[in-house]
Amino acid sequence: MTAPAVTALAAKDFKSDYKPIWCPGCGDYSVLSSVTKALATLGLRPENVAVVSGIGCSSRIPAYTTCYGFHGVHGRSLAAATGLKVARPDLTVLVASGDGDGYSIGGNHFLHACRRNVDLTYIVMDNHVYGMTKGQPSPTTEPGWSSKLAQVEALHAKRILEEMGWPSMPALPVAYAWESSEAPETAAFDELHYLMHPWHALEIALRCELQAQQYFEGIAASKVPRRVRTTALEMAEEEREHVQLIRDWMKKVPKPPARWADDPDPPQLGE
Ligand SMILES: Cc1ncc(C[n+]2csc(CCOP(=O)(O)OP(=O)(O)O)c2C)c(N)n1
Ligand code: SF4
Ligand SMILES: [Mg+2]
Repeated sequence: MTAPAVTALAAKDFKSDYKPIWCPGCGDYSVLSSVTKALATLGLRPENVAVVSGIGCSSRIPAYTTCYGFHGVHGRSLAAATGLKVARPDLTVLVASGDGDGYSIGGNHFLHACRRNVDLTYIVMDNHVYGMTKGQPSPTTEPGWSSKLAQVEALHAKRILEEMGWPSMPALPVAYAWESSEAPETAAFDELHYLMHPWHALEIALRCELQAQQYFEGIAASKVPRRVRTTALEMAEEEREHVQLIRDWMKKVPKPPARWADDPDPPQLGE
C-alpha cells in the first residue's frame, strides 16, 4: 500500500472560518496574513502547529487560524507555550502577544522565557497601546502621550515616585531583578512528580509562600529607606496571610497514602 500524497498547503488553508472582529485598518490583519503565508511557505501543516496567546486584540489571533490554538490568560502566554513545547517538542509553537500582554503584565515571563530559551517563536504585535481596553499607555508608548486613561496612570506613577522617594522611574524592568534567578516564591521543577496529589502541591506552595515571607522580612530587617521597609513589611504580612490560607486548606485535603509514588508501569520519558 502506498502512502497518500501530502498536498502542499496555501496561506488560505491556515485561515479559519472565523471573521476577525478587529477594527478596519488594524495592523493585526497584516500579521495574520504574514503568519499564514509563512506557515505555508515553510511547508507546515495546521495539525503540527500550535498558536498560543494571552489577552488583547492581538491575542485573538489563534481563533483566526486552523492550527491548534490556546487563548490563555493576560500576560501568561509564554508560560503556557513553554509547557506545551516541553511536552510536545514535535509541534511548532507560535506565541502571539501585544505590547501590554508581553512587556507589562507578562514582562517577567518574557525575560524568563529568554533565559529558558525553549524553542518558541514569539510575535509581539506592538501598537504602543492597550488597544482592547481602550487606550492605556503600555511600556512602548511614547513618553508624554496623553489620553484620559494616560492621565490617570500619570497620577499613579507620581504616587509611586513619591512613596519610593525616587527622582524618576527606573529605566529597565531588569532593575527589579531578584537576587537569585527566580522570584523567592518560585517552586523548583524537580519538586514536581507526575503522580503527586493535591496535598503535595499545597505542601510545595506552602514552602514557597514561607520563602517569600522570609524574603520580605529580610528586606525589612536590612538597611533600606523607611518607605521600602514599610512596603516590605506590608508584603511580608500579605505572604503570612497566604501561608495561613494554605495551612487551613491543607487541613481539608486528604493526605496521600504512603506508597503514592509507586507506579508498576512508569512512563518512558525521552532524554
Ligand atoms: C489579569 C488581567 N488584567 C487586566 C486585563 C484587562 N486587559 C485585557 S487586554 C489588556 C491590554 C492589552 O494590551 P496589548 O497586549 O497591548 O494588546 P492590544 O489590545 O493592544 O493588541 C488588558 C489590560 C485582563 N484581561 N486580565
Ligand atoms: S482597538 Fe486597536 S488593536 Fe484593537 S482591533 Fe481596533 S485597531 Fe486593532
Ligand atoms: Mg497593544
